[in-house]
Amino acid sequence: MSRLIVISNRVSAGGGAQGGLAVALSAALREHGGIWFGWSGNETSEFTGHINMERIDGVTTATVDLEEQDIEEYYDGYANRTLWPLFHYRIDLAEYERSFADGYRRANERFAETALPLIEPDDLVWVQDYHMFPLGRELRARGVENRIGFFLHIPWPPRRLLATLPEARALTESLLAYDLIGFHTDEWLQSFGDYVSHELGGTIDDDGWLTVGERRLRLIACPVGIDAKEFAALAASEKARETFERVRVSAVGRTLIVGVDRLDYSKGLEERFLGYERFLTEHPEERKEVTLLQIAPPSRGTVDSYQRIRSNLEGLAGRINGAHAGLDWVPIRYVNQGYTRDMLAGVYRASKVGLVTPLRDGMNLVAKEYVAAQDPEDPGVLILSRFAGAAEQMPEALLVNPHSAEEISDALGRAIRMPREERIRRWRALMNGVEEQDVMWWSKRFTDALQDCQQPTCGTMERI
Ligand code: GDG
Repeated sequence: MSRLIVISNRVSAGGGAQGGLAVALSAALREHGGIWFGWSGNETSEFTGHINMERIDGVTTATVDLEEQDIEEYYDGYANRTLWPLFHYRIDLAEYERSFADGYRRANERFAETALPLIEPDDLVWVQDYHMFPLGRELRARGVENRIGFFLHIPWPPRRLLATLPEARALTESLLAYDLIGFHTDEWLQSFGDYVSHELGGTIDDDGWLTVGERRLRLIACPVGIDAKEFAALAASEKARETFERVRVSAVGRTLIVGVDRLDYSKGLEERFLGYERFLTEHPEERKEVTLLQIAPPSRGTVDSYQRIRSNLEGLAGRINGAHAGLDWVPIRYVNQGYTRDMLAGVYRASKVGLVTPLRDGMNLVAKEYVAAQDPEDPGVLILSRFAGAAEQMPEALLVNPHSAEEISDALGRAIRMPREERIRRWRALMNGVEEQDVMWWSKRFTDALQDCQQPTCGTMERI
């Protein structure tokens, strides 16, 4: 088996790591051996390219510090203020600044230069996500002939939206340096194919081989999963049981509805609160019988749009609680704090409804974790946005349009009244999928496909 070099913006091997991506990649690296390379998260006054090697929980990591200007322009700027909103269909929030694009190019050149000595001839190189679109091309420019794959963890936006980005064409062309590009769903793959065929004259055959001029590379839909076994074990752990009891007792017999999301405008939290409020208004008999527990650890707090969503949500939760609460009941418990994964598993298991309603999401791992944590004899009901990538694999959830307060309200009513047999039937089908297409399935499918790609021939491409 070839060694694997994983390259991603952040490297977070080791226990307690937040984020589905971290868990997924550590598992793949433990299986293959190799190195996980990326930014340390630290700032340095001047970029030196010094690599810090560590061994954490069976994974070798290599990290590099970035200087302040790179962090501002590449990470806070192009990644978080330009690409993230645009790729989640929010051109109203996307900021287009040449300095961001320059910083993004510079940081990617620096990553390529620094990672170069770590790559040995037979290694598979696997680049992750939108922070690193041009990295493959930068490695090729430095003579790397290895198989290089790229996986996009977020949606690929429709062609007409992407066209608003000044660097859209050059950025897409830079992706042609890879041998394999993976997306979570067919929808994101087709959206990429649509751009490439209309703007770059590419053609795609039935097996996903894309040809643009001299370049030939493969596109696959390869949905990421969770470590289902690990998560089910977490749900049975002492800490999870303790948390389960704490949460159940605090609900005093009420039905608990849970949401767990990074505090991000793509996750549809305002729309979720409004849908829940609608439910309270339309079903007065259910009032005081339900509580929504929303866990939302803050993220990207230096970006204005994240500060705004935080303050909007605080206002909204306060207004809904003010309007509906009684002496002994508040409708929404809104918690701006993160918990350990075993505690989260306990919270999921204590909740009769998992409310996962992003407006747009590459995949969404919370939906899968919620399913994996349930009691097989008495499982809860998953309500899932049609616009999460996970909806393609999870049709047995109650699928909703997250923009419609009425659909969220109807689904809540249905979930709360759902008979046990139907809950078990739906959960079994969902759990089979979560177990079969788990994170090891995902990484094996991607790395096998990468191994099968022919050695690349590198064309010349315009630089962004
Ligand atoms: C990106 C894509 C895609 C949340 N709160 C806590 C906590 N979390 C963990 C969850 C879950 C992860 O964060 C969130 O994963 P998602 O998949 O829901 O979303 P993103 O962070 O936006 O991830 C997404 C993913 O990449 C993988 O490809 O699915 O579409 O946007 O694992 O459990 N973890 C802990 N405490 C918390 O309070 N420990």
